[in-house]
Parts: sequence; structure tokens; C-alpha cells
Amino acid sequence: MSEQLDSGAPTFLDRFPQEARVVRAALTSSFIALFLGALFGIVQTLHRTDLFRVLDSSYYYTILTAHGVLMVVSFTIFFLVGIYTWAVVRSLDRPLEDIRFTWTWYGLMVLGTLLAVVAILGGFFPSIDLSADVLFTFYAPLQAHPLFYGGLAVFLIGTWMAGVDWFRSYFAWKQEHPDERIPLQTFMALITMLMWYIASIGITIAVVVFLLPWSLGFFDQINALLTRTLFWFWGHPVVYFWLMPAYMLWYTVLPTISGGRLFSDPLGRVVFVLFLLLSTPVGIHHQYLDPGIAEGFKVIAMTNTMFLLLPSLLTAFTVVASMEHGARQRGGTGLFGWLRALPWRNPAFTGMALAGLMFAAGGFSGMINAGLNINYLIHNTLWVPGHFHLTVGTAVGLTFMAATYWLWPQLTNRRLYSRPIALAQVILWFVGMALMSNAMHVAGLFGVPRRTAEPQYEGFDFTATFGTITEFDLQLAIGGTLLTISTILFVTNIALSRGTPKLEGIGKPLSDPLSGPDDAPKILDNLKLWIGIALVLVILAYTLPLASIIERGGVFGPGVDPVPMIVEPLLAYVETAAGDSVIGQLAGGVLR
Ligand code: HAS
Ligand code: CU
Repeated sequence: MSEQLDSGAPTFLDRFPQEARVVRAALTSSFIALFLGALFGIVQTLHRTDLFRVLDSSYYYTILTAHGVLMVVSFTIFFLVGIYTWAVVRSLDRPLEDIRFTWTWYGLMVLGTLLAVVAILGGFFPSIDLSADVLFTFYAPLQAHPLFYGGLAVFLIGTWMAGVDWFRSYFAWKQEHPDERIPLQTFMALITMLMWYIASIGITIAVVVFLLPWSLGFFDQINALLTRTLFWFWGHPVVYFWLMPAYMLWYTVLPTISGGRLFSDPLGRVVFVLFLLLSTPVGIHHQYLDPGIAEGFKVIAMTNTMFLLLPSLLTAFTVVASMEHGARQRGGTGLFGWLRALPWRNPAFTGMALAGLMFAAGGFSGMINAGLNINYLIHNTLWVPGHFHLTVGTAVGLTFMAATYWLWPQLTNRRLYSRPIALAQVILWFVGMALMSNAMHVAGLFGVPRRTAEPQYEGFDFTATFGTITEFDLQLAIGGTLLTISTILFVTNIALSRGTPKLEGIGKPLSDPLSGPDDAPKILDNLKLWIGIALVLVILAYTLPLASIIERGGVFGPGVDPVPMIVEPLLAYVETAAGDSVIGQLAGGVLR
């Protein structure tokens, strides 16, 4: 098979040994999180399906929070910073400006994760005053120990610094190449980070101004709707923060391993710009059932969400076209016959292609979620976890694992321990997820709730066209078990790869696009323009809803003194010290 032949080219490790170490460290952290997250996952699947229970139901939220946070914060984002570091260094073809800075942000991310995880695991020990049973959607009124919010803040700062690191590299490169187009991989990483910075405004205010001081006891009430809205301001774009590195891999690596070339570089740029513009002004689609937000704002969020389907539909076209090009290069013919000519024995290819297929289904359930009226049917049911196990759990998670099979040898100069196990692993993931998410979607349609240890209603059952509640539970549990086995196979395969012999010349260059960057209008690379428009759209979408939430519910909740307790003594001191001066009067004015 052509993909098995060595090109004789140097690997990423040969060319950038220092950066390869950082990428390996980030990916390893990501896989540790994946492994631990999977363990919590299977405990909770078997618990809520009532097939096998190791812990009391009172620990369910602790398990669910650990599973959620480890998977969607640690696994995904550590992978993101690793893969984007690789992508930026590789595509700009230059080392990072200051590797100590790089290790600093990586260190902060590790520290933040540890703090948050310690706070969560504290939930298993009721005798100590430490817990964070707040789920990965950690908005009020659920409250965590300050350590949890502190950890998240440190982690977030680490991710922002990672972006700064890549921008520094880009600016240095730009000075030497003033007239060149931004290489596609770097372009994608930078746009992702711009989106991330905008999205972070919401969560930073939520955590720093409200959740953290509230959990520290500075004030005892909170405007729950306000923190929820600020959370979703960030909580929707974060799903694209997970998706965009997967898309980067579909655009820039998948075509090569399909044996062909990317169909269109300009379309890839358009897609990422659309994500930057539209990812944030849609967060209210998670709040269709929140009574405090006027219907009109929900309709605006829905309309924006429907526009946001466009970049993914464009991606479906471009990526499948690139795969078809690859298959035809490999001798494939016919309307669909070319599908057989794809390199199905290559686990990196098969994993990414299956991830894409599942995303088609996940995107479909997303469209249903996004409909204001249909959302009422599925909100807070098991349908929603069904949706996100297809999107983040497969489109993103499986792509990351599959890409690792391709990338890991180039970070280590060693071959993968076993390709057949890798192939079995990605197929097992696909089958496991098909069972689990199908059961979740259908059970959700019948009203089975999400986020509960005891979903069974006494004396309530339903018969669906295919299956009963018991059968769905069984399907869910079998799916979850296959996913756990698949995760163990993945982690073991990568760990055992450390023991394979060192090799030389196993670098894998990426093919050039059929339609390259020079076909893309120059305006696409105008980052300032796009960030400007994105900010305007965010202001348009959020100013009025936030203003009305604050007007009705107060900044710190209805009827609460707007001056937090911690500020009060300070103002009183200023009032006394400054007496009748303007400053003294001002302090007195704020106090009363
Ligand atoms: Fe979502 C809830 C709407 C995409 C994640 N979403 C969630 C939650 C998560 C999540 C975690 O409007 C739950 C949050 C919670 O805990 O409460 N979502 C959408 C829409 C999209 C969408 C419209 N979601 C994602 C992605 C996620 C993600 C991506 C993670 C990575 N979602 C919602 C809504 C809710 C929601 C509501 C709130 C529900 C509620 O009531 O609580 C769209 O972006 C989807 C567009 C995708 C497509 C598919 C295109 C197909 C492609 C495949 C190409 C094929 C290939 C393979 C490459 C239109 C690109 C070919 C293979 C061959 C062999 C040929
Ligand atoms: Cu969303």
C-alpha cells in the first residue's frame, strides 16, 4: 500500500526536536484525560442503565462532572494545543520564538487541570469540604469549590498564551514573507484562536465577576440567568473550538492519506472565517427553554444557527470531493465505485472517514436541536447527549485518535505498535457509538431525561417502533462498553509504540491543494476585518438580551445590594478618609 512506503523525508521530530517534545507532552496529557474520562464514562453508563452499580447514586454528579470535564475540557483542548503547535510550526516552517514561553503555557494548562480535577474528585469524600458537582456546563445555581473555578481560570490563561505563541510565530514569519499568503494550517489555527478570544469574554466575566467571588462567599446570591447566558456566550463557540482542529485535519491531512489533494484551499479559508463570524452570536440556542429571555432573541439565535450550518455543509462537500479525488488517483471509478478504492486498511484514514460519516448524523440532530419549536421536544432529554457524542465524541474524538496514528510516528521516529489493532479500535469506536447514540437519541424522543442517575419512572414504559426502554438501556450499555474497550486499545497501542525500534526517514509530506491559496481572494487573509465584523455581530446579538436580563434580575440577582461585601469596607474607608471631597462623596454614593 502506498501509504505504508517511507518517503525518506525527515520527520517533524528531525526538523523541530524541541517543538516535537511539546506536542508529544500535550498529546500525552490529552490521552491521559481521555483514559480517565472513559473510566468515569463506563461507570456512569452502567449506573444509569441500572445494569451494574459500583457507587451510590449520590455520587452520580461527581462521576458525570469528572467524565464531562476530562473529556471536553482536557482531552479535546490538550489535543488542540498540541496539534496546532505542530500545524503552525510545520506550515510556517520555523521553530517557535521562545520555547520557555511554550512550556509555561503548557505548565499552566496542566496546573489548571489538576486543580479542577482535585476539586471534582473531592466530591467522593463527603467528609471534606471540597467538591465541584457542577457538570461541564458549570453555570449557576450549581456551585463548586473556588478551587474548581480557579483551576479553570488558570487553564484558560494557558490556552490564551498558546494562541499568543502562535501569533508571535506568525508575526515573525510575516516580516520575512510580507507578500505571501498565510499558510492554510496557520490560518486555521489563528482564526480558531481569534474566535476563542471573543468567546472567552463571556466565560471570563462569568467566572471572575460572578462564580468565583460567589463561591468564595463574597456575596450569597447570584443572577442565575445572567451567568447561564454568559456561560452559553462561550459554551456554544467552545464546540467549534473542539471541531476546528478536527476540520483542520480533514482539510490538510485527510486528502493526503486518501491518496489525493485538497479540493480547494480557498473554501477552507471561507469556512473558518464563517466560524469566526457566526460561532458566538448563537449561544442562546441552548436557552430556548429559559423563561427570562424574550422569544425574539431566541428567533435571532435560531436564524444565526441556521446560517452556521453553511460552513459544515461546505466542509462536507470539500472533504468528500478531496477523498474522491484521492480514490480516483488510486484507480477508483464509477459514481460510487470510487469508495472502494479508498485506503480502508489505513486506520488513520478509516478513523477520520468514519468520524466524518457520524458527523453527518450528528449535524442532522444539531439541526433538530436548533429549531426553536422542535427543541422543546428534546431539550434536557437523553437526545442531547446522543447529539454531542456524535459531534464532539466522534467527529472530534475519533478524528483526533485517527490522526494520532498518522502523526505519532513523526513525533517519535518510531512506528505504531500495531496497525491492525488501530484499525479494530476505530471500527469499534464507530460501532460502539452507533449503538450508544442511537439508543440515546430514540430514548430522548420518548422523554427519558439526561443528567440523572435514576431515569426509570415507576410503572412507566414505552414501546418504540424498534425496542423498549430495557432494550435501549442494553444497547446503551453495550455501546458504552465497546467504547471503553476501544479507548483502552487506543491508549495501549500508543503507549506500546514507545518500544518499537527507532527509524529514519519516515516523514510524511502533505500534498498541495488542487486549488491553492493564490486562488483565494486576498481579503480572506485580512484578520483585522473579520475580527471586527465578528465583534459587531456579537454586540448586536447580545447587548439587548443581556441588558434586559440585568434590568429584570439585577446584576447579582433580584433585590441584592449591587455592592459586593468585599467592596463595602473598602468604600466605607474611602468615604471616611476622603470626607467631603468628590472621591468621598462618590464612595458614599455607590455605597448607598
Ligand atoms: Fe450541538 C447542544 C445545535 C454542532 C456539541 N451540542 C450541544 C451540546 C454539545 C454540542 C456538547 O441548537 C450539549 C450542551 C449541553 O450540555 O447542554 N450543534 C448544533 C448545530 C450544529 C451543532 C446546529 N454541537 C455541534 C458540534 C459539537 C456540538 C460540532 C461539538 C463538537 N447543539 C445544538 C443545539 C443544542 C446543542 C441547538 C442545544 C440542545 C439543547 O436543547 O440542550 C451544527 O454545527 C452542525 C452542522 C453539521 C453538519 C454536518 C456536515 C457533515 C459533514 C460530514 C462530511 C463527511 C465526511 C466523511 C468528511 C451540517 C461535515 C465522508 C465519508 C465517506 C466514506 C464518503
Ligand atoms: Cu450550541
